[in-house]
Parts: sequence; C-alpha cells; structure tokens
Amino acid sequence: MSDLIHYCLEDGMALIGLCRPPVNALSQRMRVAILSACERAAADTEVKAIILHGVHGLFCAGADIAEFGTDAAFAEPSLPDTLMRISEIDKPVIAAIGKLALGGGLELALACGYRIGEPGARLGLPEINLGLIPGAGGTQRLPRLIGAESALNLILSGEQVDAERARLLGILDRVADNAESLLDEAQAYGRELIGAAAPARPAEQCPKPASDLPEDFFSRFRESQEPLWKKRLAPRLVTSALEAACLLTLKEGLARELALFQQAEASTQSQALRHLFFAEREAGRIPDIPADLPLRSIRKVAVIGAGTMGGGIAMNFVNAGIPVALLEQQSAALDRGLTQIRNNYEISVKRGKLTTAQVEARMELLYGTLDYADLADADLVIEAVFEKMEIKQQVFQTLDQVCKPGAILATNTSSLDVDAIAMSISRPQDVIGLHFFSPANVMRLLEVVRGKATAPDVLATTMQIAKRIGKLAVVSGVCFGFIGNRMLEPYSREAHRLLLEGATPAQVDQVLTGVGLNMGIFSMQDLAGVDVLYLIRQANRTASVHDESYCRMGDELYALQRYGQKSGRGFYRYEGRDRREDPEVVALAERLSSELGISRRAIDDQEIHDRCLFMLINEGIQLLDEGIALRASDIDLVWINGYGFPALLGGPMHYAEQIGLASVLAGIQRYRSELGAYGEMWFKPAPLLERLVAAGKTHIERF
Ligand code: 3H9
Repeated sequence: MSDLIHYCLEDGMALIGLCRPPVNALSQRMRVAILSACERAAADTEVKAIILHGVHGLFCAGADIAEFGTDAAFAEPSLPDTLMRISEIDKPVIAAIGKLALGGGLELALACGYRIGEPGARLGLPEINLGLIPGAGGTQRLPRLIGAESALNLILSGEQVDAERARLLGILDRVADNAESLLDEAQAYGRELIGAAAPARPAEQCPKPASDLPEDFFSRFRESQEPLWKKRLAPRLVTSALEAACLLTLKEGLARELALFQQAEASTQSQALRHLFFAEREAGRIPDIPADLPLRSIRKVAVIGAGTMGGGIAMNFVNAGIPVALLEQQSAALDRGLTQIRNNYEISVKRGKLTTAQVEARMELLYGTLDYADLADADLVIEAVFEKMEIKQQVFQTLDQVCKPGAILATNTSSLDVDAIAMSISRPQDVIGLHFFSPANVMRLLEVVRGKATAPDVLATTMQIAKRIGKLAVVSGVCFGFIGNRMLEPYSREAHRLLLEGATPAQVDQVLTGVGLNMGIFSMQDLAGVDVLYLIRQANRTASVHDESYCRMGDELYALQRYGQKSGRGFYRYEGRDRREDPEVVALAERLSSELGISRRAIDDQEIHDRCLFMLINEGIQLLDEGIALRASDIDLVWINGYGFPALLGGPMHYAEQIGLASVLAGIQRYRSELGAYGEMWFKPAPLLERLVAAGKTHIERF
C-alpha cells in the first residue's frame, strides 16, 4: 500500500489513515492512494464499515493548491470523481475529523455517509479566499445537508466553524469527547452502525434545499450583494452553484459546479489570490538563515514612546499575552497613552469582541514607567519616538547602557537609516528595524528591516515573534523608505506631475480606485496630511539634487494651509465626510503649469494608469535587483497589506506579469521619449526589467 495511506482492518472496519503531512492536501498521488484504499475496503467482504481519518490527527486541508493551474489539478482520478466513488460505496463510511476539514477536506467528509469530529476541529469551505468555489461537491452536498441559505452563508464567508457549531448546523453527526478519543469513538460509532444495519448513507436531511426560501430568493440575494462584491467573480459563481443545487438533480448540479469551478480556477483573480497564499508562506523564509537556527527567547517587551504608534505596538504584544513595559518621558504623556490603550479596548468591548475581564487581563500585562532602568530585563525593546535621527540615536545610546546583553533593540522607523542607528551604539548586531503600519494594533503588515550588522538570530527571532503577534512580516534591506514607502515615491510623483499636465485629483484617484486600490493617491495624502508629507519632504530635500517641480503642488497647498481632511481642504474640499473636487486646486495647478512652462492637455485614463502604476512597478523591480526585497512576492505582500493595492491583482509585481513585462517596459520607454526632459529624468527602466524582457522572461525574479 502507498506511503500516503495507513490501512488496517479492525473489528470488521477498515481504518484508512491519510498520511501526507503537513495537511494531507489532496494531490493527484493522494487521490490515487485514497481511492485505491477505499476500493480495497469496498471489495473486502470482511469490511462492514470504513473510517477515514488523519494519521497525525489532522484530517485534511483540502485540494492541493499548488496543483491549480496545472494539468495535475484534474489528473485522474479527479477529486470530484474520487468523492463520487466514495459516496457510492455500499457500506457506511465515517469521516473522523481531527483539527481541520477545509475545502476539499470537508468535501471528502461530505462524501462520507457519517461524520464525527473532535471538539477542537474546525470545518469550512474557504475556497472563496482563493478566488475559487468548492468544486468537489461542496456546493451541492452541503445544501442538501444543511439547507441552501446556511450553505450559501458558510461558503460565501469562507468561515471556519468549530465542531459544536458544525453539529448544530447538521454537518457533524457527533462530537467526540476529545481529540485523543476521536478514533476510538469513530470505531464505536461504526460498530453501532453495523449493529443497526444502518444504510451506507442516511436519507438526505434537505432533499429540497430551498424549500423554505421564497421563490425570488436568489434574484433578491444577488441584487442586495452585487454592490458589496464589486469586481469579485467567486461570490457570483458560488451563488450560481448554490442556485443549481436548488434546481437540478445532484448529478446535474455536480456537473454545473465543476464548470463553474473551472471558470474560477482559470480566472486571473484566483491566480492572484493563490499567488498570495504561497507568497505569505514564503515570506517567512530567509535564504541565508537555516530554519533550525536557535532563537533568542522573548518573554518581556519594552516600548519607548506611548504615542499612537507606541501604544498600538504595545497592544500587539499584550494581546498575545506578552508583558510590556511602556516608557515615556513625562507622566502626563504616559497617562494619556495608557488611557488611550484602555479606550481602544473599551471600543472592542462595545463591539462584543472582548470581555471586560479580557481587557483587565491585558491592562495587567502593561506596565507604564518613566525610568529607563525598568527596561533592564526586557528581551525586546522597540523604540517608537519622534522620527528624527538625532533623537533616535540618543534613545539607542541610553538603551546601550541599560539593556541586558542579548536584548534585541528595534527601531520603529518608516524611513530612517537603520544602519546609522545601529552603528551609533556598541552592539549593532542586536539592532533591527520594525516598521509598523498605522494603526499598529490593526494593520497586519510589518516591514522587518535587516541592517548590515543585524545578527541572523536577531532577524529569525524577530520574524518568529512577529508571527506570534499575528503580523505578516516581510524582510526589507536598508534604503530610504524601505520597500513600501520607497515605491510610494515614484507613484506619487507621477500623480502630482499629472495634475500639472492637465489631470485633476479626482480623475487620477478614479483611475486608481477603478483598478481596485482602496484609495486614490490624493485621498490618501489628504488623509495622511499634506503638512506631514511636506515636513518629510523638507527633511529629505537636501539629499536630493533632482528636478522637484512635481513637488510644487504639495508645497503650495501646504503654504495655503490646505492640510487635507483635518483642515477640511487639501487636494479636495471636504464637507463633513463628503469629498468634492475643488476648482481652486485646479486653478492652482493651472498657475503652476504656466510658471513651470508645462503645457496642459486632456489626459486619458490609460495614461494615468500606466504612468502611476508602471513607475510603481519599475521601482519594485529595482528594489529586487538591489536586494532590498528578497523576492518579488514580498513586494506584493507589502503593497497589498500596507498600501491598499488590490489582492485581486496579486500585488504590483504579479500585476506586471499579468500585463506582460514587455508591455510595461514599452510603456516606460514611450513616456521617456514623449515627456521631454521630465521623461528623460524619471522614466528610466530598471535594468532588471530590461534584462528580463531581453531574456524573454515572463516572471519577475533576480536575474
Ligand atoms: C479546494 O479544496 C478546492 C476543492 O473544493 C475543489 C478541487 C477540485 N494545498 O498555512 P501554513 C501548506 S481549495 C497545498 O503555514 P498553518 C502550506 O503551503 C483548498 N498546500 O500552516 C505550508 O507549506 P510550507 C481549500 C497547503 O498551520 C504548510 O501546508 N483549502 C494547503 O498556519 C503549512 O501551512 C484551503 O484553502 C493546501 N490546501 O495553517 C486551506 N494547505 O510549509 C488553505 C496548507 O511548505 N490552508 N498547505 O510553506 C490554510 O488555510 C492553512 O494552510 C491551514 C494551516 C489552516 C491549513
């Protein structure tokens, strides 16, 4: 028998154990192995019932995602065929579900006549998160088990339910006492079924899944949901599949489901989301650091600065049960910071996300202090003070004196030179950059900045602690702005320049949100603060020798005290939450254009798209070439999780591959020649992009 299956016969029952760590993904080899074990059990007259279980406890996390988009996905036996055959076996088949039954894993369980789960098991059909629909019977068998509406909600949300809820919904027949007794209880269940001469499958609980729904249920449902689905294809396909379950026979419904699944699988949306699934898992791997490198232990954390950022950072750690010392210079600022944290938690209580007891437990883990001596036993110290090199270096010199040897010293900076901070103290190997995004307790992205001297175990420990506090950590090298903010520069530059050439803020923003970005660049800058961006620009201006005419719009708005949303006027005019195009801004752009000798013209949307996004892409490719980013997919994660780039496009690097690298290069070359001196200066194709195109590559990689 296969190494993927453990097979044994006990007490008239075949125990078929799935054994493909880590998650028993249903690859083609796995499907062959399961089917042949099931056929053996079906043919064996000694076998009166069959139990499918996970050898290492975990049942199954679904189809093998890596096979999608390749021939292996439907190589024989396909998953739908395998499950159809299992559902036809004329003996009771029991799924014993430990830990997880997700996607194709739950569909495998649904193909069985009976299901038992351990209390900690999570069940769900999360295909939608990959831009897919359940394609191996989930959209047809689940509604026949729990009704169309419940099935629709479960599949559209991708929600994972626990065992007890699954039992209440009717997905599980039984919940075992505990994980350890699951297999024994499944066997006892099997003996009962054999004793009672139970049928291979019980009668369907909901043979007419929509019987309790109004006739126009699906049309009304679509009408109400369409605006929320926006550009997403998968929810529309799920709804069609569920409707089919209500109208067609099981056999017809399965055929319809398969066609819809294949449409989803082939979509660029699903390709993008699958790319991101693997990108997230890859981001944690650092090529020159072995996975088994011993880590430093982090039991106590200290955060310096109790402002919005410092407070948010501290919350991450106490949320994960790690004690935090929060240090401020003045007691009033410390009190304000602690009160703000408590207020944030109170909001969660009001929303029903936390209990009062949980809030108290978290606040207990927070210790406010004004004394650096209290940081002596911290294993990780994160500085979140004002973004100014001298101030940060001063803090680090104090840390150098008070912190214990081996403590990791992190700076939360969004752009400053981590090496310059590290080199200012006696232990640069312990220094690392942690760029949290605001609000730090909410945003998932964390740029982990590896300095020249950062020790490998400091980086590896930081990556591990980031995972522990629920962050998606992406490694960046040291450069101005790291991965995310450095790419923001050319993207924003183009947007500003386009205003001088004749576009309006609303036109530019509409093109960007039309592509799927959460916010247009000008709405984003109005939110961030025109004044804040001006001050950052001022701080870095001396370093720049370039033509800065494109900064003039921002500079003038600053001078007019149009600071953005907070002052009611910026690139737009705000009335309450309403954003309006402002003729004054257009007039300002016209005046600046004439002062700068830039001729104005009507600009089409394609040009806005290409100039903003190709410059963004170009900078990303340059970062990869410089080794600032380890891989193209890391860049995608940064822009999706930190800057509102649409996940459905897979991130700027994946999007560039979809557009075609040669087209991106041609676009950049076109504007280089069409935009005169400005084009000459700024539209320089990244050498890596040129090399990739010359070599006929379609995938962005170091080369
Ligand atoms: C489906 O089933 C379609 C069908 O309806 C129809 C078909 C016709 N395939 O996340 P982790 C790997 S679609 C391949 O780090 P965790 C993962 O890449 C599928 N590989 O651990 C990683 O590998 P590596 C529906 C998979 O404990 C390793 O396992 N199912 C799959 O934080 C550990 O993963 C889903 O959408 C897979 N299905 O989380 C479930 N799953 O170590 C997707 C995992 O080399 N999976 N891997 O980097 C998950 O949500 C999480 O991985 C899971 C574990 C909760 C299972």
